[in-house]
Amino acid sequence: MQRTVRRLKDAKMTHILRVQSAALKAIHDYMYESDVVQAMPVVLSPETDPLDHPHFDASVEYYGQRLHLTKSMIFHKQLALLNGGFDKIYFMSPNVRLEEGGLGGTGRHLFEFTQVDIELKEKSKEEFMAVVDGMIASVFAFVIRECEDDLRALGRELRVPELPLKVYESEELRARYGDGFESAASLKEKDPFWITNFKREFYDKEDSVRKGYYHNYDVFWPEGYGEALSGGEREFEYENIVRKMTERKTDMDSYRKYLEAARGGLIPRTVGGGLGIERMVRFLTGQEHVRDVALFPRVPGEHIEF
Ligand code: ASN
Repeated sequence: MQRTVRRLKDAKMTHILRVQSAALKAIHDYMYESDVVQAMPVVLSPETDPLDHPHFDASVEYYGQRLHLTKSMIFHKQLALLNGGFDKIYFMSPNVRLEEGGLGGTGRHLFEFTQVDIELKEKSKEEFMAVVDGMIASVFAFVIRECEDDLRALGRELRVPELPLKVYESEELRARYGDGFESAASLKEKDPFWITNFKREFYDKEDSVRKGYYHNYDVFWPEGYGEALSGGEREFEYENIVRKMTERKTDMDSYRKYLEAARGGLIPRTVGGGLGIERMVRFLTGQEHVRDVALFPRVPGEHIEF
């Protein structure tokens, strides 16, 4: 218990939590002013993000139903936009991803974390990117203004990035830096930036003409801090979803209700993404590892102390 108590009493944690509080307030204020409606997250569901990379199962049986801890609210975000009264929604969504222990050393991974998960209806990729640009700039401006003493105590200097944030194509960066282009670009850049077009989950929209071109993106923190947000335009047509699931060998039985909704034409045309809160606070406060900004960190491969 000693490690936990030391962490809880650490004066550095005071500054980090103040910065986090300011950043969260800036996000909520920005969303409110931008007419993005907030809804409450779900933590257990029969269907959740497949997460197309290795991880352990995190599900329970409850009254004869298999319920999974949320890996992301992607499907719930899409369906939430069936409501005709608003076209923008966000959740502060706790996610549990029991990823492999090797990720414990990246500095960016917790197996339990929170993301601000945003989805917009009938909007383009560019419109989504502009919303996120505005959110990031307002977080920086507010934190710099409100947390001067905390940033000084942490030895952290920040600047409000100029908008629009720069946008790179993944292929352009791969040609310049090779396969490790994400880390290389993150080390090189001085402000947050976007990279577009990654081959990823079945729900990320693939161009109907340019096969292998994905209308998705990530935001990266600069100075080597790496990935901040990922998202994309979404597949919403049943045939495309089934084709993409088949290509990825996704177990369709695990997505029965989602597929039923898609077959009924009930998935709205949306675009969105999720930005990791702990990663953002790590960057704002200049910490080495996401564990350093969490009161009770859950690091892949490590035993939880409390
Ligand atoms: N939240 C992300 C999205 O909206 C998905 C994820 O967390 N992997 O695409």
